[in-house]
Amino acid sequence: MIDKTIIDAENEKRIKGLQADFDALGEHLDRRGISIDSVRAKVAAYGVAVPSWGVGTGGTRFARFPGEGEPRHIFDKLDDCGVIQSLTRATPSVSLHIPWDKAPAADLLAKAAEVGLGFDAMNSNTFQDQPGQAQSYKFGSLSNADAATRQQAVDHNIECIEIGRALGSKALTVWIGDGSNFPGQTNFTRQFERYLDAMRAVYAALPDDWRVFTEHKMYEPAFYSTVVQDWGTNYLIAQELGPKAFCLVDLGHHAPNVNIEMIVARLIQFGKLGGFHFNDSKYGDDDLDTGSIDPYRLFLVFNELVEAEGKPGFTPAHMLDQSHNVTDPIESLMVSATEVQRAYAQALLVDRTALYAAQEGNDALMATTTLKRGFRTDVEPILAMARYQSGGAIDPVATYRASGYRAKVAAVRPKVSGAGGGIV
Ligand SMILES: [Mn+2]
Repeated sequence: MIDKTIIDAENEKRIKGLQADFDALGEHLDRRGISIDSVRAKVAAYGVAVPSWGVGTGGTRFARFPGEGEPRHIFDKLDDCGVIQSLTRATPSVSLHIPWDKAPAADLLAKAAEVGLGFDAMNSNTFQDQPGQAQSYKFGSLSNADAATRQQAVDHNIECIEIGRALGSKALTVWIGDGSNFPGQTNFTRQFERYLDAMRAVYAALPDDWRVFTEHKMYEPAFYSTVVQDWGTNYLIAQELGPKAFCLVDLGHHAPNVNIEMIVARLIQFGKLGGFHFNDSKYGDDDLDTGSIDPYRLFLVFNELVEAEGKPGFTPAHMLDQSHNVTDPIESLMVSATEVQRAYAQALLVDRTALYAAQEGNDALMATTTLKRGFRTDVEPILAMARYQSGGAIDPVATYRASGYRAKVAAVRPKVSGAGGGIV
């Protein structure tokens, strides 16, 4: 872990400058009728979950180039996630993936307590076969034509709920790779009926205080059709299953140029937005770092979330879902968590009274400039001060590099060869 004296020493170098920037921004926001302390308090209370698989180096369909000191198992992953939280104070929980992260609950709870983390939504995996598995998912899982294969997928999801219960998780996220590669290969309607039947069995196993999130994705690994391909189908699923079922929006799972913030608004309006997988994309499900390509879109999504704040029962889950191929995953996840907080802070600065007035008065130019004013404001001093006051680092990446953490873990974690290509 990161020694507190290193965080303190690094902060000491930066606190004077930060205080000056924070005071200047506070004065500026004051003139706009905004209290910087109320924004800082909201940012400090905001958390985004880290995916356990995000701390390992990812790959593409062609190859994987392992990084130094990659985590060997879930306990190493929890150490890395603990580092991210200790420096950013923005990632208080981890989302586990079963069976990749399977371990005795008592050991997981002890490790999580040691590194100061909780457990977010559980993720099931029926998109690949595990060693010794009776049925194959080659032709689908929850929607497979074969009843025994569907049952195996249902049983796995129920097992994920049981594991999560022991860890204090309150949600299950289900993403399936089911679909088809050729026209005529499957019957769309029968395949979706089978999926819904299987999901009803999973839903029936949910504890009263749990939610299930279904995640849509337009294509891949199936390239002609996908069973849960878009937010419309996802909404139908949530409606069919019942009040504990919600839609999960992964920012990379839409066609290019789709208006994602509008999808978010629709799901909020009808009470079915479950949460997010944050990442960024240029072409498809690129799983690039959040805010690295289109930070304005991220801001527009948060504009909808801030708009809905305080709505009864509105508690969306926030999680990063990225693949890091050319960066240190810890650094990418720290920067990404900060980008999510940045978009939130910028959205909090939007003058909603002025925005509504412009909208009602059909003043398109004033409406869009009012909105953009939030995005244009440099909120970095707010984010840095929130981190500093919570015991984190004013500059997480610089502090992480100064700590030498990666070199230290590389000495005890052997480099894993990239024998198997493909996304992990
Ligand atoms: Mn995702």
